[in-house]
Amino acid sequence: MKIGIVCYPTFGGSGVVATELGKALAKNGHKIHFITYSQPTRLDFFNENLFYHEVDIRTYPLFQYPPYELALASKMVDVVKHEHLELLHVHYAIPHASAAYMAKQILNTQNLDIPVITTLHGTDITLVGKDPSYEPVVTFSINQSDGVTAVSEDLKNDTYQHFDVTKEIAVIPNFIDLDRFKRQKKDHFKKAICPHGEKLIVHTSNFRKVKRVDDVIKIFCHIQRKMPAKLLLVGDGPERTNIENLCRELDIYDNTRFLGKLDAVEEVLSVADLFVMPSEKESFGLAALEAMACQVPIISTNAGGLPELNVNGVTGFLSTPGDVEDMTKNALYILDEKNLPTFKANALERAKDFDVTAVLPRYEEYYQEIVNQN
Ligand code: GMT
Repeated sequence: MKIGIVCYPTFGGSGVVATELGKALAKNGHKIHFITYSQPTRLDFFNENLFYHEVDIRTYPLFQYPPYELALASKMVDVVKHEHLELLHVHYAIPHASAAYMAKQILNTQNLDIPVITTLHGTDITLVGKDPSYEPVVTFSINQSDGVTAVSEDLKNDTYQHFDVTKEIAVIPNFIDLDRFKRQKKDHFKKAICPHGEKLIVHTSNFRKVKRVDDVIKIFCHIQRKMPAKLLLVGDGPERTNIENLCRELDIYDNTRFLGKLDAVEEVLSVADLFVMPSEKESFGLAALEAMACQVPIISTNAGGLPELNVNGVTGFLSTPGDVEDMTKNALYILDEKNLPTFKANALERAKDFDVTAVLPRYEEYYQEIVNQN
């Protein structure tokens, strides 16, 4: 199939999922055309089935805000027409679903019909999308999509609860490439960070408020009082300075390292003992899945789709958002050498349920269904 994939090209989960999906589809023989404003971060190789089309955003002194959505819709029209695409798959509703709707209408006037699938990822629904400044357009463009998928049952339910969506939503969970995300031997790295055999805690996020990174710091601070430990923080974002200050205030800065945005996060996860995801809301928790694939147990909240991934008492534990005390207690339980090996093995077993080889056929079947009904 010739498929156009529209996504955010950044480190964020939706962009990562879209890019990994495109790469896996290309390996399966589909022709994949990425349409984004810059080269997707995870688009780290090319083969004969992968194509990249950059959206041209022309600015003009009159524009306080360059109209990205119009440039994107125009690029979609151009690529669908000239590359003879059979399907557009847009990731993250805002503004991709409405831009795709506009492209579809334009193409209709030229007697071309292009089915559009919108995949909802999380904050496009739970945080940004339901804000009155976007809600009518988000509702309309979801309903106008030919197919809609969500990355968890919880996100599907949230969508029906907060929007007047009548379209059927298929749940296709996020996935992981277990050939890339696996525990690698990185003893030298572990020794450099934890020279005295300290336990290593890892957190990865975009440091936005919804991630509650301050809870990571508080949990780590409590853990440290009970056992020697180090904390690695991967990623960057608006809360980073506040978090650095909190580490200094709590006098734990010397035992924490801020690594910034990393490409090879699997190398860090390979030496980790525990992953902490205390998010207020999380539609799926791709970063936790990446950790599990590297045999790292998870301390997370029970928010959103996290219980669909992290099995309480098996691959880690679930707590109410903000319950630092409970998360600390659970973390100490997992880090106990009597329990750690079992949790590590369970984490990997669970991650196997989300292997790309299991999830990719679900997308392929869904594509076929949508194309056939058009
Ligand atoms: O987590 C973020 O803030 C980034 C966001 C995104 O769209 O890139 O992530 C969302 O999509 C990911 C991929 O489907 C999910 O794994 C994340 O759970 C989801 N984030 C939230 O729901 C907060």
